[in-house]
Order: sequence, then structure tokens, then C-alpha cells
Amino acid sequence: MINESLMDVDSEIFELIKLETQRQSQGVNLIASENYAYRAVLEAMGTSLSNKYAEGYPGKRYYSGCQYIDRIENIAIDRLKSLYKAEHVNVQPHSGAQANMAVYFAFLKPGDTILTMSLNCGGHLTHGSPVNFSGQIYNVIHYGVSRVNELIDYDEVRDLALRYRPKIIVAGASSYPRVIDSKIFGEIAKEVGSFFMFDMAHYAGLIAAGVYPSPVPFADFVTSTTHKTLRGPRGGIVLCKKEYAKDIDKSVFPGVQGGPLMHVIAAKAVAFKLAQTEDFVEYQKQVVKNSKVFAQTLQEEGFRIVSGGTDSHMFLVDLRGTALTGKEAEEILNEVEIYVNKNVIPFDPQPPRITSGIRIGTAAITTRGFKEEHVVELARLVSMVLKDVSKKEYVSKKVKEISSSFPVYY
Ligand code: DSN
Repeated sequence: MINESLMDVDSEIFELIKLETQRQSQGVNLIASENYAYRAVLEAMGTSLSNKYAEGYPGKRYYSGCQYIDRIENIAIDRLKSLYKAEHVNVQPHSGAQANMAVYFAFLKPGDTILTMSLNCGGHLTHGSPVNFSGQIYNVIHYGVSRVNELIDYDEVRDLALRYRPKIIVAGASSYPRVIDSKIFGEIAKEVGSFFMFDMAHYAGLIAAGVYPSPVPFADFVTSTTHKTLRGPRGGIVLCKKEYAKDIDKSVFPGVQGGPLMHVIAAKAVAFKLAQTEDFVEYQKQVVKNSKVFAQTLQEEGFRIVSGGTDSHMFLVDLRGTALTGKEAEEILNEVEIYVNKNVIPFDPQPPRITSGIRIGTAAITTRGFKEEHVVELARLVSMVLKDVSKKEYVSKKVKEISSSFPVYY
């Protein structure tokens, strides 16, 4: 059995993987947190490294036989440090949520206060949502965005920081399309004696390529996933100042995790290498261009874009002026194989399961080779079907045509 292929051992799972791969290339993926990982990244993940237990860190493991594993992890560490000019990094977090948990666990006691962006203004579950461990263990104070321009109000952040003296101030978001000023956040944190953590999960690839400002010089800790704009495997990372290295490492292991996923760490190393190429920089520039053109085309089609536009790979469409909720728009687009997610917008009157918005991201379509002219065509199709569902069949046909000119894995 050990040498038989997946197709022979489990045709059911084999077929479903095949269908999912087909779905990914047949449709158009506008989910801002998703991307297509490099084939080289996928290859590294499907290897014998998955068999190896390696609790601990290079040179200090709890198991024997780690000589190659150590080299792989050291390469991943060195590449990540040079990619972001970070003083210290940890490549073991299994996910972004675990990366965030590791920082909290290292520096907070239950009941300590954190100041973070609220979920409906763009924050993340692990930034203190009441349904997440972070919201249940810590005392959470939220800042949001201004009602006037839907941008972070740094004066509000400073006022809250002075009033509540949080132990950690968290910046970074899942649905905030604009530049976040890490320098101001860093200054506020210093002024009130807080740590400053930046969760760059969404912007990681843009930051690596220099098309979005880096929080690394200003933040005590920077956390991320590796599979969004960075195009690596599913996973997390923590970057920090040298003085916090020991605390962070201890917190990741043995604090919140056991054995590292070495096949994923190898795949992260591959992604960090590819992120240092000129091609990657060009790709990220195109991601942002595509995002801006997409938002602008939808604006021209009469849709309201939250905060009036975007500086990143994503933006939010406010559907309140239309007959649709976010949920309905997501469903209609899903039927024509355009994948987006419903998303709360700032001060959303609808609950998170319904929402008044959709979030659109261009990282995945740009990986496939979409340029501005294709994005304009796609945005018009999105607009057409959202305004008139009777156009579903036509739009669906067009989506298939566009998609087939941009194959994913071949
Ligand atoms: N689920 C991710 C996103 O969609 O932004 C965040 O974890």
C-alpha cells in the first residue's frame, strides 16, 4: 500500500481534488485572501518532510534525524529575514491565527487590555472578536474608521490608547483596503508604553515587493499568513525585534504548538525565495493596478466603493444602494463562477452572515495573468449580472471564455 498512488488507493478523494482543481481554473477567483500557490510550493508540500517530527528549533530538537530538517528551517529563516529586513523570525506557526496567538501568549496575561480594529471596520477574528479566544481571554478595546471618510482615525486610536493604556496595540486588517500608517501606530504605542503588533497577512506580498509600506521598522511584532498575496503554502510566520526573539520562540513552541509542519516550512522557504525576484515585484505592482482599475470600473458602473477606492490588492463594494445584500451578491456571482465573499462594511446595518458588502481582491487573477483590459471586462460582467440576474447565462459563458485564456496549473 505504501507505494500506491492516490488515484489507486482512494479514487473518491482523487476525483474530488481533480474537480476542485478544475473549479479553480474554470471560474474567476476574486476572494481577496486566496491565491494560486506556485507549483514549486505545492510540490514541496507533498513530500516526505510531512513524516518528520521536529519539535524544537534547528540544532535544538527533541528528536533525532533532523539534520536536513534543520537546514531547511534555517534556509526558510534566513530568506524570511532578508525578505523583510527583520531582526528575528519564527517560521513555525501553522496559521495566521496561531501566529497572533503566539504573540498574545508571550506578552499578555488573561484580562490584559489590547487595542485593535473592530471586525466590521476591517479587523480580524483574532483581533479580539467575542467569538474568538482573543475576545474571551483579553479585555478588548476597538478603534474603527471615521464615518466621514472610512479611513482609520489616528486621533481616535491615540485617544483610546491614552485612556485604556493597552498592553498591545494591534494594526493590520482583513478588509481595510487602504495604507495603514505603521509609523503613527508605532509612535502612539511608544507614547503610551504599549507593544505594537502589525498583522500583515493580507498585505505581506505587497510589502515584500515594496508596493505597500513595511511595518517592520516600527512594530515590535509583525505576524502574517504565507498564502495570500505572498503566494506560499497555507501557514503563518512571526517577525520581531531581536530582544523579543526568545519569548516569541518559546511561545510558538512549546507555548501554543507542538511539532512544526516541516513540509510546509520547506514550501514557505520556496515562496520566500521566489518573493525576492523581479518577477514577484512586477506581479505585485500589477495586483495593485488591477485592484484600482477594478474599483474604478465598478464606480463608473454606479457602485459605491468603501473609502472611495483602494491602495492594495482589495476593496469593498457597498451594496446598500442596490436591491442586493452581500450574501445575495455572493450567491449570484457564485452561480456564474465568479468567487467573492460577502463582507461587512463599516457601520454595516446587516449582520455578518448577510452583510451589505462584498470584498473583491485581485491577487489570484493577477497570478493567472489578468491585466487592466481583462479586469475592465470582468468588472463590467460583475456589474451586469448584479444589476440584472437575467444576464446570468451570458455572463457565465463570458467568464468561462475569459478563464480559459488564463490557465492556472498546466
Ligand atoms: N479568512 C481570511 C480572510 O478572508 O481575510 C482571514 O483569516
